[in-house]
Amino acid sequence: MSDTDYNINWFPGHMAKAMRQIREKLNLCDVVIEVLDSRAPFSSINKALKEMIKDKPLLFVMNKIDMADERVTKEWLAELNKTTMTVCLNSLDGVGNIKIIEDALAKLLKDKIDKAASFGKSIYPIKAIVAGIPNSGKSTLMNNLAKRKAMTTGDKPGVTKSQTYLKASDKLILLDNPGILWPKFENQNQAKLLCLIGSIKDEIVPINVISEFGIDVLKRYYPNELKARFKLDTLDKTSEELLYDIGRKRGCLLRGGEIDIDKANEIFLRDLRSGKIGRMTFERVGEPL
Ligand SMILES: Nc1nc2c(ncn2[C@@H]2O[C@H](COP(=O)(O)OP(=O)(O)OP(=O)(O)O)[C@@H](O)[C@H]2O)c(=O)[nH]1
Ligand SMILES: [Mg+2]
Repeated sequence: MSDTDYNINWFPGHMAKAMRQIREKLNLCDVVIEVLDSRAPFSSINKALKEMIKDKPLLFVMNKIDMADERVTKEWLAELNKTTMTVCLNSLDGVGNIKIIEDALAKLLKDKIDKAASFGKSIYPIKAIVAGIPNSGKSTLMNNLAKRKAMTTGDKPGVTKSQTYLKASDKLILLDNPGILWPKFENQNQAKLLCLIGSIKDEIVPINVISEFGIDVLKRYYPNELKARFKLDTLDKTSEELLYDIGRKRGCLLRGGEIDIDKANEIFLRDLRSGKIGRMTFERVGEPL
């Protein structure tokens, strides 16, 4: 199979199960918090989740803003807020995150809170389902809000295996969930973007498919950063040729002097994912992938 007709899908049984478990908890919870990756705010929205939760109140959290392009984050924040209440934050930092979330939930659930109050009752503590694509930072956000490391986290998709409750404050109880995708990607570029940000397992897709896609995106949105990081003279080449150039610049050589292209792919992806090339957002409002 050639790379161009390579079809990415990743919806193993455990994700179908995780979807079912979320559905089972909907009636017990007040709201769903969907954690998005700010580097891909649109592609990280799980439409199957929205279909399942129907009219349940939904809050988007654009996470990892420290890795994303500040200007583009503002644009996405305004765009997403048109249809769904959205906040943005960095889950590795910020004692103020709990206030951001509690304030947003108070706004989102205002009618329910006011109605309960009129009967002398309270809906607090609010119970929130925390869901989203793998590796978006759900468990990290929960630990940050609760101010203790209760959930296991890790820099790869599929770390959380089961549902777990965590009390974040007197006003908020969270339910962590395994990351979920959906059965079929209509747009394969979206799937590649999810690989690029580490939300689809690397083992699913040949590494060059992802790194070549990454080069294409950077050529489009961050050409200067790409050139500077790898000391490239020109970007006027195919993505594959540029990865060979990167290999040459970084001394990725096989015995006999040939370029070790696998190594070059790895270095490029590692630099990109760790933010070494710069803070980046890989998709723009109104510009299809
Ligand atoms: N830079 C940065 N890294 C973050 C942020 N939030 C989470 N991470 C990192 O992202 C990786 C994934 O975090 P997790 O909390 O395990 O993600 P998850 O959504 O629970 O992942 P699964 O359980 O696999 O679905 C970890 O390496 C975290 O340290 C953030 O706001 N900024
Ligand atoms: Mg997790």
